[in-house]
Amino acid sequence: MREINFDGLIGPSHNYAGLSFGNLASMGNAGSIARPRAAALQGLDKMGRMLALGLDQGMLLPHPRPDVNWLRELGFAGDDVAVCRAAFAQEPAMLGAALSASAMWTANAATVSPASDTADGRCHLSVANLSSMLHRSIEPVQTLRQLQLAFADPRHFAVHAALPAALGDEGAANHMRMGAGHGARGVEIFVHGDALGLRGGAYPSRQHRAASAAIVRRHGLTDALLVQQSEAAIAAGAFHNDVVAVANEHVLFTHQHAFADPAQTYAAIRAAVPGAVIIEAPADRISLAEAVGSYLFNSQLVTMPDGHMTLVVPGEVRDTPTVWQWLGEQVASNGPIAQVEVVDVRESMRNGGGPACLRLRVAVSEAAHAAIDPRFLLDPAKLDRVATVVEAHWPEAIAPTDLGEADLWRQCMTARGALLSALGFAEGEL
Ligand code: SUG
Repeated sequence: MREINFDGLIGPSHNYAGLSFGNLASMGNAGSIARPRAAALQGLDKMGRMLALGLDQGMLLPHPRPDVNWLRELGFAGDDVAVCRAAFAQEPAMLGAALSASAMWTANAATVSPASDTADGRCHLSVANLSSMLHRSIEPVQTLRQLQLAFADPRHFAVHAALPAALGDEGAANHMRMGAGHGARGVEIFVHGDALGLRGGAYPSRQHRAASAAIVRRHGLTDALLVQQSEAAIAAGAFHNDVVAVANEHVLFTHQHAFADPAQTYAAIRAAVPGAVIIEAPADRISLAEAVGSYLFNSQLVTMPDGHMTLVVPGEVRDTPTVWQWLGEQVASNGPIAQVEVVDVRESMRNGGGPACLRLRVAVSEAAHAAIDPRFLLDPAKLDRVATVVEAHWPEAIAPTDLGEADLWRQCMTARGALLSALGFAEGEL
């Protein structure tokens, strides 16, 4: 078994409209000028770094933006530009939602259970409904299309459509998997905010317990833990659990205040995963605010080809002295984290997601790997091709006033078309 990380390519419409309520970075940068081209190139650099580490890398594509099909469902009519113009004039918030590039956050695309954990021995993927945020609730239709194409072989994969919208489901961002290795049967850990989206604190909890329980049933998981996220974490802006914890194989790397009941959570993990190692950052060394601000836990904990683990962190971790100092101590302690890699994803992070938000993990056997549509898999040459398209077509800057401009809408559509054709997708295939 090997793990492939599918990163979301940051789309040409990437902008700071400040859309996610409760996501402090996105709210705080509302109204700034975004740099989609630079953001996408940073994302591609990260993918290249993973390839250079000897890891498998895939890519999911930006969704059509502005999403004129969705705007038409809302009653705006005419050709594409007329639809956008009417939306901008009558309901600018709807046009803003239809323009968001938030599909880049592929940790929210789906929940993935590898074949080793499921009753039927196939890898199951459930598209997330993202129903808590209007702009994100648009994504499941296109996500389903991409996953059905990428993972089309029913001998290896089962792709499920999103759950009913009343059950908030945010995908892999609230899901971890632990076990002896990527091939061994593991325990899947689902972290929910509350039972049915009843608001506890100032910000919405986006993952509902009932949604997690439904995924456990659908995927045929026998070893699953349902764990509650701490309210303090949500209040601090950790709207997804992957902002305060990350797991890989037998290792859990977590903030002290990630879970509502840490002692019980750790005990359940230790009972389920023999030899589990839990690395907990104490709040008196790293506050929740520093954890959320630096995105320390939104790093990728990956197993290298030689078996040791590397933590791929954003530059903000190095720029936060308390966090960098504590992390250095972990590496020096001869614990499971042998190495730290720093990546620069600042342009996208300003919309409230770090390295781990940009990727969806899919662990597969050799045979299942061979069954994946290769157009979604990357090598260095293809990365270069994509970078050339980005350099030629992605807008250099988007200011808030540009969102109402037909030129921007056209440029975003043309850019996506150029990408699809460079990757070998036929028109209308996605
Ligand atoms: O849903 N930001 C995303 C960030 C998601 C981060 N994902 C994980 N933690 N896994 C969100 O709040 C901002 C608006 C935009 O991107 O256009 C936004 O949607």
